[in-house]
Amino acid sequence: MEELFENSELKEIKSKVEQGKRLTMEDGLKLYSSNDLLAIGYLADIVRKRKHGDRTYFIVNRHINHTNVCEILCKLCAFGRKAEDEGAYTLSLDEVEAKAGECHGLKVSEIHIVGGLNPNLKLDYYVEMLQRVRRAAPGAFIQSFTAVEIDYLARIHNLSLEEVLKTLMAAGLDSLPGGGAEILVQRVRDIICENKITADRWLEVHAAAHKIGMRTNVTMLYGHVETVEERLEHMLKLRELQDKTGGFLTFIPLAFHPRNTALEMEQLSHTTGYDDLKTFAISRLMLDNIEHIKAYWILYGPKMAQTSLSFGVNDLDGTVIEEKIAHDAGAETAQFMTKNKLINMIKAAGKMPVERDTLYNVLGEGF
Ligand code: V47
Repeated sequence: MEELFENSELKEIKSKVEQGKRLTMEDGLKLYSSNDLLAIGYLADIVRKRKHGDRTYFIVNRHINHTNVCEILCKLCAFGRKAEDEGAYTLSLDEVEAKAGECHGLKVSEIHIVGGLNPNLKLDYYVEMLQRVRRAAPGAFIQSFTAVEIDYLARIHNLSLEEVLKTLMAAGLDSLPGGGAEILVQRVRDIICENKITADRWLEVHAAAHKIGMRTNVTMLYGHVETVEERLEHMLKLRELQDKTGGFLTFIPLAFHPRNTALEMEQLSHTTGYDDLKTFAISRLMLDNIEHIKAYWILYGPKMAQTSLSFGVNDLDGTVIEEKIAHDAGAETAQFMTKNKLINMIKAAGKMPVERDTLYNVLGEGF
């Protein structure tokens, strides 16, 4: 491998990575401007191996989207609808409960529920939803509602973030998913999601969750109008908050899908394979204090998600079962992957599959 770095502009970064030194914005820019994909992957793999050896996690989970009615209709999103639009829907609590219980014969360990900002749904709907999901899927973690939804509930009820989070927690909420982060830079948000909460508010919601002992995830939606510098700024903001709270469990890059979004009109194309693999690897290298980097195969296809396991990724998400947000935006993947297929993909990448729950407790290994 040494020859990979001879005369390479990445030599200095290699020595920092080997010594476990923190990378800077300049290092990140150097990594992004290099097309030496294998060298970048090699560096990310050093960190992945140091943290996880060959253990690669997967989860048996189920996504539920309770409503696509949304007050803010972000340009990046093809899922949200006005209440009167064709295709607008809101699930009754009976329907949410039935979905939580209908798990295709799998022992689901996580239910992931997110939806639009629907003005007809108040805190009591969410509280009862959590109680019913708990009943329908006992033993499963409930990882639900993005920071954007938590902020919305606080605003419409004139409550503090802590009050909303504690109320939901008492009803069964275990953790927050990483959605709604997009790029935590206001210039970008003003273009792709001008009515969504600000970058600072998104971070404030997660800090509030961490403060009351909840673990959370974070995503990064990339491949639209942002620069690579802004992606790195996003990562550095997360790294800074993580230094303070330690509450983030997992970072999940999300490749932007333009179809049926308002940004499609602006001729944005899909991300490339090079960009996807670089982004997995660079996030592994920059986010030295976030334990897990996850590939959400729904957005990448199973083959690219599997390949990411050699580019810093240590977690493959998941069985999913039902997915709407990416598919409304043109994702051509399936919505469901069997547990066996996840296991086989991980094994075929030379890694050891470990079934986990939301908090990365081990539920099974040695498959
Ligand atoms: O918040 C919206 C993104 C997110 C598009 O925390 C789009 O474990 C691509 O957050 N193209 C929802 N992406 C999904 C999400 C997630 C997924 C898997 C695991 C976890 C976790 C979280 O999807 C949204 C938004 O950032 N999104 N529109 C689009 N057109």
